[in-house]
Amino acid sequence: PKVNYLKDYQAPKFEIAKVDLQFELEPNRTRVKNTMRVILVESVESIRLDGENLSLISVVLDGKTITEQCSVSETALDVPVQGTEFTLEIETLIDPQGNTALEGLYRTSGNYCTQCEAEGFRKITYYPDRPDVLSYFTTKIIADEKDNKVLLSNGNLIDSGSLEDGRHFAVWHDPFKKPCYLFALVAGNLEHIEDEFITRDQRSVTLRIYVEPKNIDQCEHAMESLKRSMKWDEERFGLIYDLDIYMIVAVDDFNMGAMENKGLNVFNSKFVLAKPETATDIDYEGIESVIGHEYFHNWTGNRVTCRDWFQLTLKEGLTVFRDQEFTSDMLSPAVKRIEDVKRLRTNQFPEDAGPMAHPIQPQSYIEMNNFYTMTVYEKGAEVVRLYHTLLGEEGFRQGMDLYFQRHDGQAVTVDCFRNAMADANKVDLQQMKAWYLQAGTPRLEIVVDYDSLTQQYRIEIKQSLRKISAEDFQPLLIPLKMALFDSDGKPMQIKPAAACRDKVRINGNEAILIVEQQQQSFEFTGLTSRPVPSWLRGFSAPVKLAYDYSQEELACLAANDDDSFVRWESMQTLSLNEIKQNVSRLQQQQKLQVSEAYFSAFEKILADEEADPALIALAINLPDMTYIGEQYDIVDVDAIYSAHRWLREQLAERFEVLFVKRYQALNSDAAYRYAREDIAQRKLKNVCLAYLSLLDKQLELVLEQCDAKRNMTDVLAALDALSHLDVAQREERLQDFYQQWRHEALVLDKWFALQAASHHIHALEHVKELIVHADFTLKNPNRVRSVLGVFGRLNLLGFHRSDGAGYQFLAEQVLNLDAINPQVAARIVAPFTHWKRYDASRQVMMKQALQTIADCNTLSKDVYEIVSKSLA
Ligand code: BAL
Ligand code: ZN
Repeated sequence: PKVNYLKDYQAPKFEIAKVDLQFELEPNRTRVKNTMRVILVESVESIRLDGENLSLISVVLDGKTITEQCSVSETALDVPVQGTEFTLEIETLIDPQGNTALEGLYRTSGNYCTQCEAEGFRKITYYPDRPDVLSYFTTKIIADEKDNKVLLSNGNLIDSGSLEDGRHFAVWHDPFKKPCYLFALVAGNLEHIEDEFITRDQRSVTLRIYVEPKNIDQCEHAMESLKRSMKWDEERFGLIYDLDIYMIVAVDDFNMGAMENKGLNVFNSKFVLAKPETATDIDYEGIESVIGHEYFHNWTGNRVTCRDWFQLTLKEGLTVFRDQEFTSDMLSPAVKRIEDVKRLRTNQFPEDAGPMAHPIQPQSYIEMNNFYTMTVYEKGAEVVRLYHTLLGEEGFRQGMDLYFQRHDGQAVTVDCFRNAMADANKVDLQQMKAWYLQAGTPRLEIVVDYDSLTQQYRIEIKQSLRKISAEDFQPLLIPLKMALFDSDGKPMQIKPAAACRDKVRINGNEAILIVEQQQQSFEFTGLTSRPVPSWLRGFSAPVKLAYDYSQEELACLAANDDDSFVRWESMQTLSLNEIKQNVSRLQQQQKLQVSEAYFSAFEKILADEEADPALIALAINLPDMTYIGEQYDIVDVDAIYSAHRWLREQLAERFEVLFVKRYQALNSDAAYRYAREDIAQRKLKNVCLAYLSLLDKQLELVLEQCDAKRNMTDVLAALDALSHLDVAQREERLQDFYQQWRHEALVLDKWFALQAASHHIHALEHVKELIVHADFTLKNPNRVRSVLGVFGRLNLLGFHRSDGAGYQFLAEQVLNLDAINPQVAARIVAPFTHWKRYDASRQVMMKQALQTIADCNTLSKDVYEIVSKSLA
């Protein structure tokens, strides 16, 4: 397959001044008429339009049929042209019903919908399918009225009416120029709820959420989230919505989470539908955050878009940063930051260390869909956060204002964003470029020296990237937030020595060290005792920090630091150290141990009645097994699982009384509310329950919570605890749950996911049963992710079974899925990419599984790219 390179970018040779689309919808034979006003920028003899899976009917140039003069290939249509401006009419047929890849126009639950980003529009009609061609779209939809009461597209409805033969039509016009990846069409029998938002400049915007009629009672939280997003963007960034209507449509079959099409977002129903009986706290938060994310794209993505797909992080990194800030303001900043860091470390750090590692601005791709990654999104957001940390809230806002002032209506590059930030603040940010060009997680190594005589504290910092040699490495600009405490946990004042004063920014007891060289030193004076350093406060940069903390220092920070991230991090490191020591003991067949100091630090936090229960829950939860694996070059799956499990059991036994006490104090019969305090209480209660579930005598407590059916958060927490146990009640409760929820797709996904993640001794056998279950289908991405995605990512024991059966199973499923939906198949294959990180025997088996996939001669380019890069 062809590789696309950023260095080959060329500006478009022609523009599309306007485009009129007409769809005559039929499940297997939809007719698309596409009338474009084309303006040549360069004088050429023919123009090339992108197109895939299209049946060409005719091409008409300025009224003259030229179909025969055009040449058609599998991916393009070449049209001979004359003059500098002309009208081109192209008619094609497409098959939405047969479109199982869910890119372009397809059917879901009997309705029509589209997904065009990144390169799906070319599956609808011949067109220059690239984000730097912006045009005015008018869309006429014609369809049978009985089956398609609702006909939607981008912009404003300008005409509608009835036709003969039971058909009707609607015409939508979008007054904003846009690239075709933001085009959307939806048709079918949907119902909607409606609300209104009055903008800061007193305009009324109609808000509508469309769903299948059976789900109409599950839209309220999404609507409230939308209104909060609109208000927040006005207040925080001064950004106001620009059309008179904003529509969201929820569909069951969707490859992504949601899509920000102008004025007509299409959402995976997982990020719209919620009621307390069916949705968990995580679902509620996910909805608020994704609704926010897509809404925020209206400015960061739609009004200012990307020049080419190598710039994806321009809109995604920035929009993730914005949605993180939104959630943080709606709920708890401390909790949100820790959860985001956990996600980054568990999912992005491994990506950055594996064969698919790429900079946030990738330099090449085979299939663009493979680059909608944690790196482009989440690490991209961390890089945006660096500007925010360096420039402050006000400086960042000035940069954003200048960015919109300069680039509204344009398709631009990441350099434009950086230049706006720099120019608005009159600072040089050229060095930030290195973050966009180098893959891998930077390592920051810190060594300190304290001299009690001179009361000086010297800090040596080295930065490096594992895959880049010291000569080729371009040093990164890293704002390192830090503070110092005395051994009682009291803050110490930071006084930088003259030599480094201009690289230290003091704010109260906290400082930001401006780290910009490969090796750099800082010196503080006037410290009357050896300080305990609190590094990387708030996780001020996406780096791996290497500093040799003593257990006492960690315990001091875990108990006293006023930075919630470092408090949490210190407790995690204490847990991690206990687990790592036991992993070594297991490898040397020694007896496992826990230090009393660790028990005591754990107890202090668990017993804390003052702290936010959500932060306690995060702190007492052990680091997840993927993150523990990240600490090793070669991951010993069995030892990590055993050491992790054993420590949890020790904690459960030791603190049973305290866990029960906290559990009972938090267990409430009050009606469900999506509110910060309630979420925090449920979080801690359910972490306590998970520990207690490891004790046979507490089984009743788990069953009780499962049977009380207070809300889905609690039911699922209990069922999850139960799913790992080898007891008769496991099967009973799973069956009950299935019977109750078999007709609610999103709840059934949870039922599948729970079992696919289970550490039950027969995990793989259970998963094999799940994929032949009547409710399993490879055609629904959510269902596939619930079973195959969860199994590969989270089922350490099942997937990595020592006989290789887990690998064989998943490889077969990847091939089956690739024939149906390549984009999702490429996600499911991801766990194999880390094969070099496992023991010799597993390496051989994982590589073999990858080879089996690679040998398939009908492999999609999506899966081909991942597999071939992994085997290279
Ligand atoms: N643009 C694809 C979906 C999203 O990031 O919002
Ligand atoms: Zn996005």
